[in-house]
Amino acid sequence: MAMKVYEYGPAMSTNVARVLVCLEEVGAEYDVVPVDMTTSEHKSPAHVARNHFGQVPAFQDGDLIHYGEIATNNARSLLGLIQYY
Ligand SMILES: N[C@@H](CCC(=O)N[C@@H](CS)C(=O)NCC(=O)O)C(=O)O
Repeated sequence: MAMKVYEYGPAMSTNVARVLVCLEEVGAEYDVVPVDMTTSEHKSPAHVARNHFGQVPAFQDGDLIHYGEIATNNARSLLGLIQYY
């Protein structure tokens, strides 16, 4: 069964786009869940529960939520994501 990954954040964000490119590259099934930064939704309690820095992106694979420098901004981590899938 295909893994479903939720990508929280506006796709125009380069930090979000970096993750989306990798998900596309591995052909992962995922949904983009928009976070409206113009209304500071990224600082809302609901989003801070996903990303404790109050930033985008955060991506969710089942119960596991990834966020922050190591998960999304590090080539080795993204390569790990690719290999996982
Ligand atoms: N290195 C971080 C950078 C994330 C980041 O800077 N995200 C920006 C949008 S591209 C953000 O959420 N800015 C709003 C803020 O910092 O309050 C990561 O990859 O998660």
